[in-house]
Amino acid sequence: MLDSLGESLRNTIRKISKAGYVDESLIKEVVRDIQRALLRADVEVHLALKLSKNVERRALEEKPPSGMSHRDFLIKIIYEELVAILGKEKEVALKPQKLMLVGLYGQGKTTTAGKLARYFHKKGLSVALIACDVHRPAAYEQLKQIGEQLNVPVFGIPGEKDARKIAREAVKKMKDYQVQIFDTSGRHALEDDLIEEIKDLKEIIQPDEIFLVLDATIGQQAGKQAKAFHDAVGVTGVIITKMDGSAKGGGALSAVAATGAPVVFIGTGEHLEDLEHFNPTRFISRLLGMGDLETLLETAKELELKEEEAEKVMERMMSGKFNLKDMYEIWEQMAKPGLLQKILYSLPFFKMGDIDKGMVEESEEKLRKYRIIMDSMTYEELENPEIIKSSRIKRIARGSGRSEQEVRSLLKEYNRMKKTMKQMRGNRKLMRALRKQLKSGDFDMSGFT
Ligand SMILES: Nc1nc2c(ncn2[C@@H]2O[C@H](COP(=O)(O)OP(=O)(O)OP(=O)(O)O)[C@@H](O)[C@H]2O)c(=O)[nH]1
Ligand SMILES: [Mg+2]
Repeated sequence: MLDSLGESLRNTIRKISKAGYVDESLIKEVVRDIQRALLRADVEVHLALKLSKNVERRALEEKPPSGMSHRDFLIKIIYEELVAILGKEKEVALKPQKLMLVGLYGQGKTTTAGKLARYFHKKGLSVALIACDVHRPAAYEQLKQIGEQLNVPVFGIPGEKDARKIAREAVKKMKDYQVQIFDTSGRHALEDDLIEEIKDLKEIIQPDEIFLVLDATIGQQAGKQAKAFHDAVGVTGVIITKMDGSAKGGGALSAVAATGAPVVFIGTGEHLEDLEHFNPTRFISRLLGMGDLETLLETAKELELKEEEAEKVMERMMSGKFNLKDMYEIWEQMAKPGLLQKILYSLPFFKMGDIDKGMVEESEEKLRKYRIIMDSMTYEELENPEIIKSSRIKRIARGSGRSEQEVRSLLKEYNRMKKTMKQMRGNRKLMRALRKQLKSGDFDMSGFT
């Protein structure tokens, strides 16, 4: 599926990973590569241009979170912009509901009705298929066969020429099934009588979802069709079929997303199990062939979070309020490479031996222990450790299953750290420099050590 697009994009990513450094010429080259790959996958010209402009602008203007390389940051931007042109994810709820499938001739409605039936049936819901297609000869038989394969009942009135009548009957007869899936007739084009038929069926069925079924091989045309159907009857989602082996899938997906209609599922083969829930993020990750990417993105998110956290923690340290929870947070940060670790290690007081690298190295075990002890403290004690006297130490030790000595050493550590904070606050020059550097994001406290 979209093999050649995936391959080009993967090559681009590889190019970035191998580059010595990210500069304007690399960015421009990469952007050109992506543009070419998208156009070859039939993505509409304007969309492809917009995406490459966004990548270029962001890569030149935005700064990576500290701790992240420019290379990884560029990859992250590309990934995000690719996900963005695929639109928002829409979850199909696993609840009792009526689904109605619409679309032109041969787009894959009947097959998809079967695939959806299988999907809900597998999830443990009772499902019924309803054959409202009165145009295609043997449409009922086709659906009946699918139903038999799945062990799912199919309702239809063979020979009936009025789809409305079938729908009316089905609504009554199949109401006890949790999920009712209505297959409808296609046409060569969105003709007036099709619109009328769908509108009437919608009125009778009162569906929770109207899914438009589109064949990926029509490429960008999918966008126009999605819009036309949406304007005519209002669709709640689009299912793009035949994504397997279609080089134009990129065009279909992006064009539909551009209309604002979410792509809900994609069909990836003729068999009933060939249906995938469409999740833009997962789709792009897979296209780029990246388990790595997830790690990269997680790291990025963590780093961004850490920057925020670092600021919060530092603010707190500087404010003069400092309790056990803050200490735990600082310990936690010191064990993870990142901005705050840099800050903490740059502080003169920490270098004086209160906390040294060795302690941090054994900190995971220590943190785990502290966490257990702290879980046995009351909120009041965490906020205000000074109130913890001998009797409470005993109780905390018992509550946490640790020794009293361990509780005492936690408190000792706390007092030491608190003293350090106090000394720091007394050093105005240091505090000013800290504040300034916190804001700028670049840390260099070497002048103070
Ligand atoms: N490769 C592939 N073929 C598919 C997929 N979905 C449907 N098809 C095939 O497309 C053809 C048409 O599918 P149908 O489900 O009959 O389409 P329809 O929209 O119900 O057609 P009408 O009832 O004539 O309007 C069949 O040969 C299906 O096997 C898919 O995801 N991948
Ligand atoms: Mg059909």
